[in-house]
Amino acid sequence: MQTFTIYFSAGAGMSKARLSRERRSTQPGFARVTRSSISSQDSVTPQQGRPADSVLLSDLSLMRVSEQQASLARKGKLSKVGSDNSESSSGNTKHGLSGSSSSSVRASGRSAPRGALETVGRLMKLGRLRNVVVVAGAGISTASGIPDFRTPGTGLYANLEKYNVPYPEAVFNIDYFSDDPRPFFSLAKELYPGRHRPNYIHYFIRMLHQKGLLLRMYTQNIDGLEKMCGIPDDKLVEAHGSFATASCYLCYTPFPSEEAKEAIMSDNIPTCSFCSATVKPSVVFFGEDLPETYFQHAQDFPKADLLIIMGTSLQIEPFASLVNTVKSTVPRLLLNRHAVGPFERKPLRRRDYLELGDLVHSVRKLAEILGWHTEIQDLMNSHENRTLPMLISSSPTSSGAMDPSCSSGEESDFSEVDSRSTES
Ligand code: CNA
Repeated sequence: MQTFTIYFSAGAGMSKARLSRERRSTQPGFARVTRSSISSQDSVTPQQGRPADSVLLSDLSLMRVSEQQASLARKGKLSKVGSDNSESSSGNTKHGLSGSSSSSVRASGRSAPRGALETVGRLMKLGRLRNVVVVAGAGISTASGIPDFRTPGTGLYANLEKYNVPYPEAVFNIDYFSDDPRPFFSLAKELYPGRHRPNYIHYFIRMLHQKGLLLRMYTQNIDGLEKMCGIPDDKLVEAHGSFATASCYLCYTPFPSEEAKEAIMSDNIPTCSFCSATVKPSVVFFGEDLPETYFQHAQDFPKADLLIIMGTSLQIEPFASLVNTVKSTVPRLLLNRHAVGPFERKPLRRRDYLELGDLVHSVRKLAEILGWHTEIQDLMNSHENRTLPMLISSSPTSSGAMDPSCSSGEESDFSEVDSRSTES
């Protein structure tokens, strides 16, 4: 059966609602804004392949750093900055966190030896950052036992042999799905809500909400852990869809999501009662429209006064480019294992902050700076104790389905559990 693909029909003048999750590599030079597996900022270096405006921005930022250094030199302070800069050829200040494998980079060459988390935490405590937008990806769920896509050896892409797909992204390719939905269903079995539990990072974001600071969370994840930890629907944009609903991939006739889940969990293929094509959970595939809620970004990002980016490789468009839509004066904090997207640029944009290392560790450290750590632990304990029995009874394969390192409801310090499961 021939599949219906969207991206070839849309042009530059498409409506917002036609933005779709799409692989840019299939359409070189296409004028519309698309969802792509390769972000426009991928592998961008200051010297090559960058649009003129970002070259200019980078040059201006270089100028700002040099001005600061010149001014510090005039005040006799350059040697301190210079020694801080010894780890970075870009003029950034780099500080190891004591007792951790994290490293922290500030965007400017100012003299105060404060790390990224300390700086952002201080601004939050001063009440200067009240509208926080969080942008997240698979890295926030690895501590819950769900592999991400790209971490070598552990990522889902690295373990795709068992899915028997010709290339990794084919799992989310609608054409491939129409030929053989089993690889996606096999992945879906891993990711269906009910098999895993939210971790410390999810609860940190919920705490941002409870403190009245969360403007919105934009997640690429489809594991449902944000909802499960209690982040309310109106604060959450599941940009790549979810398993909450299902419909025929061909004629879009809705299908009961529980029935779809039951079929997929029992290795059966749910089929449409109207046209007999395969039923698909409403996870957004390449070439499919993003949910309407995604377009709230047009209002949210200009209002943000802090952007926290966590656990994403920023490889998928149009999601990846969202991080470039906050005002240039707005601090952006990246928490990840390595620099990605605009944070690969050297020097960093002024007010870009980078904390490299394990996410649970970094988030916990930020929570401690904010004085929230105990509150988050209490929240986790009470919420997990309330929801765990429900999770077990709702999990179709409850025996051994949940990650063993995260399955103990009696654990009093979930962050320790999560750290162990990430590091092992
Ligand atoms: P990705 O491309 O796999 O990138 C994940 C990023 O997180 C990488 O840069 C990792 O280095 C980083 N990371 C992973 N674990 C940690 C950790 N413990 N501490 C610090 N950094 C860490 O994933 P993206 O989300 O960027 O890609 C988007 C895809 C992945 C979306 O379409 C998702 O649907 C899809 N996906 C979702 C899930 C999920 O729902 N949990 C899992 C796997 C893939």
